[in-house]
This record gives sequence, structure tokens and C-alpha cells, in this order.
Amino acid sequence: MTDTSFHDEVTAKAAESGANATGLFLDRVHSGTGGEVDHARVSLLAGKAIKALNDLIVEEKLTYTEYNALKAWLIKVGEDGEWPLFLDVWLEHSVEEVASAHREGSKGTIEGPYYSENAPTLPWNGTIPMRDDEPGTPLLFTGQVRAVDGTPLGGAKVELWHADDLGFYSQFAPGVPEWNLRGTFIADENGTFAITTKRPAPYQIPTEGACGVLIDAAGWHAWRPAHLHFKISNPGYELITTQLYFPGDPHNDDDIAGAVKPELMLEPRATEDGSGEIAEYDFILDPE
Ligand code: MBD
Ligand code: FE
Repeated sequence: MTDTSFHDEVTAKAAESGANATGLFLDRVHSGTGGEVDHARVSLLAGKAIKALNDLIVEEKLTYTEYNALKAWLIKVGEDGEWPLFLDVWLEHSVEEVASAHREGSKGTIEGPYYSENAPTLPWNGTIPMRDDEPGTPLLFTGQVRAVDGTPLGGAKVELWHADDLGFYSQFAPGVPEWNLRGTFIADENGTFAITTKRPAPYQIPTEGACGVLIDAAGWHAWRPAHLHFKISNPGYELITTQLYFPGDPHNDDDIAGAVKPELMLEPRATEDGSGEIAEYDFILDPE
């Protein structure tokens, strides 16, 4: 493969990620996970948002050039299917902070745009679906799911999804097998799980669409530190959506999505035979 065709392929994959993220998000909302927002809240929230933007325009003396650039860019966000990406990168961390403030158990963080429901179910000690030649360092991720009172939660669900070594998520980038690096693991009677996967690489959000245009225009960067995404659930307990990170990643301190927390840092160590790494992490759930 020449450099040019590789670049074209990467560009096409990034563009397709936006369209798929929009489509899959709308499927989930329409299938009932959306919920209703009443008139009073819409009026309050939309009113405050519009006022905040009007205040900004006056304070910063927005020009017509800037106003039209904004208008064109907003149109492009929709055309590129990047509303899920834009919102999850720049706003979701605050939504998550508010939603989880009351919790005593493990910290959560943002879901991001690339979750997909109903990944294949595997036992407590399974290997996540991956290609025979899946690149990356082998990683054994193990731990326990418990309640805040210490009770082990046997049968808890540990959903894991993450990007491949090139930064592509299955179902959002074409050419990746449907459930690659996505699995639902069922903890054993002690709440224990031991998942075999590959260590993910640092990740650049798609830069070919509207979000990339904003990042370039502002002179920012597009990086997220390497991360594993999780949903941990058990009947009678609050579901935790979270991510875990690796020490030493150059983007742990400047994640474009603002989703890193000190409690979410893994401490991986090399396996004795040097063939890969082991990382341990326990998930503590709050009762409902
Ligand atoms: C990701 O993989 C991600 O986790 C977030 C939050 C945004 C874009 C891509
Ligand atoms: Fe991600």
C-alpha cells in the first residue's frame, strides 16, 4: 500500500465514523433511552444558553465575519455527522460530573460517541473479540466488582470497548469486524473478572470533519490519552460508565475531552514472561 492510499483510507474511515455515530445514537434514543424533557426545563435551559451566547457576542464584539464563519461551521458539523463527537468531546464531561456527584463508589467519566449495545457475552475470564493478527501489546485486565458496603457482586456485567492500535472503533470505522474489541463479561460468583485484550494506543479524534476544522482554526490538538471504555452494571445498583487510562501517556494532562481523573489511572505491570501486561482495577457500585 502506498502512503497516499493509506491516507485516503484513514480519511474515509474517519468520515464514516461521524455518520455511524449519528445513526447509532439516534437508534438508541428512538428505542426509548431518550426520555422526555418538560416545557419548563426547556424554556429555562434554552433561555439561559441563548442568553450566554448573546452576552458573549456583545462582550467580545463578535464581527459579521466571525458570525458567518460560525454559521458555516455549525452547518458543517451536521453535514459531517459530528454532533455526537462535538458534544461528547466538549460538553459531556460536565454532564457526567453533575450526574455522578452523589456517588460514593468508583468514579465514572464520559461515555463518548462510540458505545454500541449488545456486544457478545463472554464468561468472567474471556478474551475480547479480536482479529488473529490484532496489533498491540497483550493486556490482561482483572479485578472485582463490589458494592460500596464490600459485598462482591457475582454476575455483574463488565462491558468493555476500545479502539484498535490505529485508533479505530469497530462499527464506526469501516473494515473493522463488527464486534472487534467489544465484549460483555459476566463476573464470577466473587465478582471477579479477568479479560484478555490488547493495550490501546493514544487516540486522535477524527480530524477530517468539522471538529478537525475547529481544532486547526484554534490551533489546538486532537489527542485523547490511550483509554479503555467500560459500563459496569448489576441489578439494584447504579450503572457506572467510565474509562481507564495508562500512566505516562503524554495526553493524560491535556485530554481534548477533559475526561481523565486521577482515580481512573491504571498501574499496569509486565507479566513474568515479558509477553504482555497485567492491570488490576476494582469497580465499586452504589446501590440504587
Ligand atoms: C473517543 O474515543 C472518545 O472516547 C471520546 C470521548 C471522543 C471521541 C472519541
Ligand atoms: Fe474512546
